[in-house]
Amino acid sequence: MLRVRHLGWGKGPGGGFLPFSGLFCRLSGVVHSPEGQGRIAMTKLAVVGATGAVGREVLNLLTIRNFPLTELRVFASSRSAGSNVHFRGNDLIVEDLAGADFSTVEIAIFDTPDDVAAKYAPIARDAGCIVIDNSAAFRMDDDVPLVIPEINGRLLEKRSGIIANPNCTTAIGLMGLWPLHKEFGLERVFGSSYQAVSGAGESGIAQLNRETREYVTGVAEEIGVPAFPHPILRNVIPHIGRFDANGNTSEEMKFEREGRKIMNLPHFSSSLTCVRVPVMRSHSVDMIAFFEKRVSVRRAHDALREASGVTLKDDTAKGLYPMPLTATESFDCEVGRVRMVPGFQKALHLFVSGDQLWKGAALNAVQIAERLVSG
Ligand code: 2RA
Repeated sequence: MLRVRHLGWGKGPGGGFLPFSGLFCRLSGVVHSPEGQGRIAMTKLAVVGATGAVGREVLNLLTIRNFPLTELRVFASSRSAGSNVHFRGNDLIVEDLAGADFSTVEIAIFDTPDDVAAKYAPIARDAGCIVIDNSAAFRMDDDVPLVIPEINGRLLEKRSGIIANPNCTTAIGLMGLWPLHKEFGLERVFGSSYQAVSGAGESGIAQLNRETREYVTGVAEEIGVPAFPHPILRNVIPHIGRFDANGNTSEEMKFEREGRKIMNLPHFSSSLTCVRVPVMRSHSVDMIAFFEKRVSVRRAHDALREASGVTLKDDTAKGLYPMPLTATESFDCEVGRVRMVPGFQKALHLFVSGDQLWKGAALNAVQIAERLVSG
């Protein structure tokens, strides 16, 4: 049974239209998993932060990937409670997170600021719900698995508690590095990120849109609190997160710390400059990666071609390389510009683009949920 809080007609998980009568509609008992790994059970799921940029993409992906649901509840702050979100052709009423009862929910996907997750994710966990948390609140906790299914999905065999989703830049960078690590043994990475404004959420999107309108019309608009410390149109800003005493930002340090934990490589080190660019969606990471073994571009290409969640786009003669526009709304991260680093036998230069709202957040969370429910 899918409990819905509205009337009307909606698309079922198989794509066919289902009549909703009152509060309930019937769905079939099991469906095939999107990745073809057997049958998966129906689930009572909640999306917390459903009105935000990532929450909306979670709802979108649950539909696109045909996630099997018996019940979906959507939560947000009191400001959004009572509004509607669209799901499978229907409008769901957003519930207030404050006072939420998670006892009937099996899996909750949290897409909230860190402080909100820190308060409510343990409440959901203690009510018996598995929490997939997209914030940074629990990522480095020893008892919380930090998971990219293609890399350390085996950790999902323990199906309880809180499971953390990595930071978007970490997820996209590691999707390119992991297949190369398995081939050559990764040691360290130097590079730069090119991060889209939507990584900062709705306010980042609004700032780029407003600055674009102002540029075209010549008319200044009233602004609230800007998302970025400087104009982003016709600019790049080498500042994402908070600076530490060493001059690195929190965003830059997440790559190293989360990378060590996800790849189980305690000695992995990285030095990135994370840069905001006037791109609407999808982050890119340019990296020089150093390995234990000698490398070759041919073997790197073979490893990347075979990797799950990766599309190799590396044919410079045809103008084929990763770009945010082509990576947007793709399940795979694009990897290309793979080349030797002059003077180094054990290093590769590569460029990765991935949809940070998808693989960097919502898709990774939905993939985790799929693994949890697949039999
Ligand atoms: C950003 N990494 O792009 C952040 C979002 N998690 O600002």
